[in-house]
Amino acid sequence: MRPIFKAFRQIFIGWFAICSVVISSVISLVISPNLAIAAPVNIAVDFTKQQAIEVKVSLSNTANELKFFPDRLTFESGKRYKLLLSNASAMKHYFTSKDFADAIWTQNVVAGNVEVKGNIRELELRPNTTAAWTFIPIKSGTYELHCSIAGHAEAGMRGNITIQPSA
Ligand SMILES: [Cu+2]
Repeated sequence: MRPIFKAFRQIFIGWFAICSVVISSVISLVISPNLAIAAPVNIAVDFTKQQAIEVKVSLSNTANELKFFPDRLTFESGKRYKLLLSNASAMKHYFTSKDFADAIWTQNVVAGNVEVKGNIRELELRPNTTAAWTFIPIKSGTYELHCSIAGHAEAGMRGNITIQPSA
């Protein structure tokens, strides 16, 4: 074979290889376009950036009734909530629901000028205080809620919290 011919053949083989790579990637993009854009979309999801849904709960009231108002709470898994707790009664009360606390991810609890981060399992509210608990429910289920001051749950200071699976 003449050297000039050999060189042409090499160029032709090179171009053929490049073209087949380009064509096959175009074909795979056409076949699975969603796959190609799935990765960047997932990276953009940040649950902590969601607008928090505010839910208010009173521990007892000015008449000192031993109840939670309301005593049934429902949340949806994967949404961000700000639970606004208040105690307008003359005695201290607890918001105790350990199984619920294990089924959520706590972003923070803000009380007075203090922000607490990490696992929160129970909150004590003294008379005329408030606290804001920001969290994202993780595990669906129904969890019991009570006040852990002696005699309060027995007198009616109990309730339940349901986490529904994400819609
Ligand atoms: Cu109580």
